[in-house]
Amino acid sequence: MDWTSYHTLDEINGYLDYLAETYPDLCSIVNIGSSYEGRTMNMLKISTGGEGKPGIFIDGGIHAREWIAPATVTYALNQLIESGSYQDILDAVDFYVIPSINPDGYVYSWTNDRYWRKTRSNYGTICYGCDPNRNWSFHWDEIGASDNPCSEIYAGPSAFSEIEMVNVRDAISAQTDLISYLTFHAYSQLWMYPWGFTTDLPDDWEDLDDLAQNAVDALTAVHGTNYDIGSSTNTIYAAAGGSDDWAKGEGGVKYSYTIELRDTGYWGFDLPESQILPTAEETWAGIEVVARFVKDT
Ligand code: ING
Ligand code: ZN
Repeated sequence: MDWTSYHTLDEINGYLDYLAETYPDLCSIVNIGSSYEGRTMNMLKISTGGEGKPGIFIDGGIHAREWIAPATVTYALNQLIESGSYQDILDAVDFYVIPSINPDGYVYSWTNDRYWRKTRSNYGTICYGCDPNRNWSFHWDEIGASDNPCSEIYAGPSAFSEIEMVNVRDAISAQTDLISYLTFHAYSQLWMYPWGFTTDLPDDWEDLDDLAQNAVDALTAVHGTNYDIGSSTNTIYAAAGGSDDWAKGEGGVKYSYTIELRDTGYWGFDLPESQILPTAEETWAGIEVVARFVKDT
């Protein structure tokens, strides 16, 4: 694995296999199910063992074309597992990581359409795919989503129609003591917290805002990249059915964040490969802040 080029789904999954084989006392592969087109979805569990530790769940690639997201998540794995610098965090926190939670869409964005966003399911219309970040059940389809299967923000025929999101939901639900859920998107440079379905804020929004501020301060310190912070609705737009809303509203994970990585639109989804490493480095600084906070809870 390297962070000087973008990698195929097979290469990403190969890196998970390599980590599990190379660090068997720390890492294990958990098969969370299969995609619509039959691809195996693997999660890397990182744990030094013991019961009742706080956990952090991390995913990327819910939207296929946002290639910097899986790249940033694999870099986080590299830092956590291979740098040898974070034993204190590993001793105290369990991690559950899936770099690419929309594998069919990701492959399609490599082979057919670089700007594909959705899944690749079909419900008997001429259009393919649902927006997986409109498909979660918490206030599903209430706002900022479409009932048109041809729309880029199609919510799906029902909540959790998409098997990939069912698999991720069940993987989240299977963990006790999750303190944080981080889901990586691109682009806009935003560190966002719920809600996406309403302009109202969660009762504990100040806790989420404080941690986001600390994470972004660390992120910005690395390469000077500016991020905005706030609730999804108040920062980007209202959109119900997102994974972060579900993780907090149904899953009970307090520190649930959607992070929109680089850039602010100059390159957009076509972020140059020369920016993979700096993006991943600065984002890791933000993730580390969350991990240290969780360690100390
Ligand atoms: N943006 C997110 C989207 O799903 C978002 C923004 C996330 C809105 C969560 C509301 C809740 O549309 C991208 N780039 O996908
Ligand atoms: Zn996205």
